[in-house]
Amino acid sequence: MTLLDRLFNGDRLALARVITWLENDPDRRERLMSVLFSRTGKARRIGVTGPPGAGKSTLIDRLIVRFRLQGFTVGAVAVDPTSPFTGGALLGDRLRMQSLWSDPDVFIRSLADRNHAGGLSPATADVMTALEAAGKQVILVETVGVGQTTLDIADLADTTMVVLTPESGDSVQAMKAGLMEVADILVVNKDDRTGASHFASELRNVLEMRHNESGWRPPVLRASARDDTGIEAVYEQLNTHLAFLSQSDRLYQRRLRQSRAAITRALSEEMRRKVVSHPDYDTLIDGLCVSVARREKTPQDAARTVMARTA
Ligand SMILES: Nc1nc2c(ncn2[C@@H]2O[C@H](COP(=O)(O)OP(=O)(O)O)[C@@H](O)[C@H]2O)c(=O)[nH]1
Ligand SMILES: [Mg+2]
Repeated sequence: MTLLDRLFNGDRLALARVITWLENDPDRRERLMSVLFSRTGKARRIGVTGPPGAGKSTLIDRLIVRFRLQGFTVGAVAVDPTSPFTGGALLGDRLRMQSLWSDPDVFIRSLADRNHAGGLSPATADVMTALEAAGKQVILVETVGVGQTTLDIADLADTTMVVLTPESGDSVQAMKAGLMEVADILVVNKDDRTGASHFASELRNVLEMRHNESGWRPPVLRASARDDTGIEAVYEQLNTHLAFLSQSDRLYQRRLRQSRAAITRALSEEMRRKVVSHPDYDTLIDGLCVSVARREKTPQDAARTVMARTA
């Protein structure tokens, strides 16, 4: 059996190997994607973003347990190896039937964040594709929300959940980071700490003032991922949002938007590759470096010259 056949049959080692190749091996990636991609498009994709330490990974662990109880297979990927999934190995875990790590229907992976500052590594979308091709029905993706990078998560997910904590500063701060823009669901985690109730109503006030044309009002939920409280409501809202999207053609519209973003990403990669692999590229660049160093050309002019000559 080939590696891909093994992956399609749910072999974890095969999936792990393929993910590593997608991350590190551009040639293999190309060939793998052409086989994997056509097998996807049905899974539910849920993005989880928010500041570092907000409890995203812990919350995802908790949600995976819910999805498993409903019989869904789950893949999760986090672009942040510094905050690993624990597999829910926390104290007093009544709900847990088995460790997530030994569950054959759960696959969890942290991706290296190659100077993409907590955002999405370029391989993230491909890894999600591999997870789905390996049979996962629900795909959760975690990113650290900082600045613009958070906007990308909405291009990968059908539902975007923003996780904040009472101490993550005021709601204005969250707005500045663009987090409110992308949130379909807001979770105030660490409800066990003081200020959660106040912070949640502050967030609700901010949301009230926003014009929203989609017809969806992002709910603000309080939860404690550590203590496993408030998670049912989060789970329910995820389902409510999916039902909302599935009415009329909203889900389809989101998928179109995801596809557009995917094409745009591929396009810039493709253009770069085409230029860089041109036989005259090195000579051309060497000459242009001199002009730029002498300030005879701007780097932008030089780039345009390269594009014109390698076209
Ligand atoms: N007090 C409290 N701590 C929590 C809660 N949820 C997560 N934590 C802790 O916060 C820290 C960061 O959690 P993690 O899930 O790694 O955050 P992430 O960086 O957003 O993925 C860990 O030490 C967690 O145990 C919570 O609800 N209450
Ligand atoms: Mg994390």
